Amino acid sequence: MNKDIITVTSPLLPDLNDFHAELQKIWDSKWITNNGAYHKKLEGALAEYLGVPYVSLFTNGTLPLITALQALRITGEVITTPYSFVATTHALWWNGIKPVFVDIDPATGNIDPDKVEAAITPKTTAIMPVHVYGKPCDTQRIQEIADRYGLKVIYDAAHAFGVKVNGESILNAGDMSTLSFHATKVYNTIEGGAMIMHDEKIKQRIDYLKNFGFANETTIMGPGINSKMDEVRAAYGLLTLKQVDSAIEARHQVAVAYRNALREVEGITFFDDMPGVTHNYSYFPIFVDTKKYGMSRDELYFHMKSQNVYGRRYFYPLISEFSTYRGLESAKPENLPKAHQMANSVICLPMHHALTENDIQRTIECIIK
Ligand code: T4K
Repeated sequence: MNKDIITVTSPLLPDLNDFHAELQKIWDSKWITNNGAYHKKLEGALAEYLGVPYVSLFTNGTLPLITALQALRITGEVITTPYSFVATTHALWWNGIKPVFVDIDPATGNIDPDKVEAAITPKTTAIMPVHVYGKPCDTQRIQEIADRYGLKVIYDAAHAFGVKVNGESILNAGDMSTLSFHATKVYNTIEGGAMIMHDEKIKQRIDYLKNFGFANETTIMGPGINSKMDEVRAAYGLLTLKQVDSAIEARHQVAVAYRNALREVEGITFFDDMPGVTHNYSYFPIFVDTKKYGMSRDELYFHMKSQNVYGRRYFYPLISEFSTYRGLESAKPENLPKAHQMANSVICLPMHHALTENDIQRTIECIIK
């Protein structure tokens, strides 16, 4: 076999000449980090593009999660989902907070609001849901519960760049949302991330916290960290932002092709678009029913690999299965049956803007027997 590898994703890259021109300006200015002109410009451009009031840029998508918990002084227990990338729960652990896992809704892969209330204890201070694969959580139900119990809500929106519900950005839900701009995401700044907030004062607080807590040369307003995005990545991000709409449209077309080809395949299911939602097609998960399909998820996964089609089992194993978290009462598999079922059946197919017709066909052929 001599077929090119098809990777699960591929970064959206700016034109090298355009990037070089921006680098030249940065070099000339000799200002390469610490809230420079490109940093400010990208924060403004993203706020406008995303339809949110305030954006604070970060070096990755993990640090805004950690910083949001610090800024809101979250302690005790936080209710979250086991069906995510480990960074979600690690952010709690780094703050000395106990994660409390609740099961997911198989219709979306997101935390099941029906299960949240039973997990609340006197120590609960917040809920940290994830819009997994960019599919919006039931933000209304989650907010109702949070309001009833006086809890904060921080959304890990790492996958939800540009996602809207009835024209409104999903990033405006809850107290704060965080984004990842990692190379593997719909929109990237190589490494990068952001926090979205509704309030200018909070934005100010976050901007201090990501710069060691400095309010001015001699005043520290709290124990901050260093998680500022530099000028080179901000310049890169301004260029990729210009390409992101066409990249999302290309992803949309890949999703249409997969759905058309796989809809009638016995034992394979996938998500359809949700009504009223502007999707970003950040991932294309399929779910394998071993009995109906006649092959297990892992058999299909390794068969694809043998054909150089590299899907990924996002998110397997569940976060609750990792050694750090396995001992928690809420991590017991019997508490999380739906999350286990999804983690054990999922394969995310190659999904990015640069897939060719041939790549899509090769992927489909691996699945259609
Ligand atoms: N919350 C959620 C819900 C998240 O999903 C993530 C990150 C975070 C928080 C934290 O955000 P960051 O701190 O990462 O900004 C990847 C990413 O590293 C990670 O950002 C992402 N989620 C997670 C779901 O996936 P890996 O270990 O699967 O990446 P890797 O290196 O295996 O790359 C996957 C494929 O992408 C490669 O096989 C080929 C392609 N690729 C990758 C890179 C890095 C490229 O073509 N070029 C590249 O430069 O974690």
